[in-house]
Amino acid sequence: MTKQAPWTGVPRLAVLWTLALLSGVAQAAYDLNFQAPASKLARDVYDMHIWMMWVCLAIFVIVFSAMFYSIIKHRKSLGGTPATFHENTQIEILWTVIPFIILVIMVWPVTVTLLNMRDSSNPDLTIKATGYQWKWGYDYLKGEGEGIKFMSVLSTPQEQIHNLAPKGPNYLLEVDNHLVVPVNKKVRILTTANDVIHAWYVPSLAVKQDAVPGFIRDAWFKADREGIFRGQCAELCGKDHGYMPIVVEVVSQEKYAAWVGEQKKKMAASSEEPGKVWALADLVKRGEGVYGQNCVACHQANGKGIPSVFPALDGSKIATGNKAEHIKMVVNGKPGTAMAAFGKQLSDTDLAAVIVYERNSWGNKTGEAIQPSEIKAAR
Ligand SMILES: [Cu+2]
Repeated sequence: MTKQAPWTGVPRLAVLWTLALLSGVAQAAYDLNFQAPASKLARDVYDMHIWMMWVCLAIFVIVFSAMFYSIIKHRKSLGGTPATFHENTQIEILWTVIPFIILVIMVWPVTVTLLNMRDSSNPDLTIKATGYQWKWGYDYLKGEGEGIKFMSVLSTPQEQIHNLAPKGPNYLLEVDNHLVVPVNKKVRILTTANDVIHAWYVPSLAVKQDAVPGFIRDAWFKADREGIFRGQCAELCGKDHGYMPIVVEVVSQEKYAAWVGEQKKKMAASSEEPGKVWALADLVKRGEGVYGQNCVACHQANGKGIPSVFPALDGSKIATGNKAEHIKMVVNGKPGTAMAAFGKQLSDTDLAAVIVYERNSWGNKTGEAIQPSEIKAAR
């Protein structure tokens, strides 16, 4: 048996480390620096960040140069002898005044930018962003598109999350409905929340604002180029905190007008629904989609829930028993638990569909349809 020298492993380890480090180079643009700014304010923040890095670097170089120069030049072996003086008014004034001046120089642009960030006056468009566990709701309150409202839910497939499929390029940073806004328009975002504290954070637009239940906070941005900008909830808000991304789609004025027209048409179409009587199969089909967006994270696709954390719906008393109890649970939620009140988030039709889906899936076979009008009556 040949005995391996203890150091033969070292070069291999070095190669592995180098490879590991190099593999990050391609992504370095994302990993090490801020995202590319998409508004003047974001550019101000970005430039300030870079500028301050240079200031820090300059201070670092000056301080360490002086230190190493002194250590080397005045070392004992060259015959250096320590000075014995105490207190030097001149130096004490200097090392107080110089950092003070540096700080003032740094604080000035920061203050200007911060004041600018807070100035959300005269917006072209006002949108309310409401944080829910775990999705965002948007209401276009004022400006072109007034009256549009929708939920924006994570669209990354469950298979990717559970490592059953390869992860897509925008893994956990993609949603079904983008927040669409026009380019070069001042957009004011009002943030609030329905359950716990969330935060609306889009780095490229330099917006990071807490969304606090019972309070309205605001922020603004004016994107100066078209594109899709992605962000995330930035406040630890529970189990699926990492699963409620924000996607802002900045489009031209013409495209925005077309989008507004489309949304208005969609809303008009869905508002005709309440009188409609739905067949069981149609409800189940629609309900499957609603379930996939709102319920699947906790109760799971197979309806089995997560034992001792989230109850199973397959064979549960609620989902197979009295339908009035089931409707009440979904509409009002269960206080003190993670079960949200979906009455505030979903339409009568979507509520009816998802409840019917739950009552007629997996092993549940109640075979009864529930109409949107019954949800309306139960609210
Ligand atoms: Cu959140």
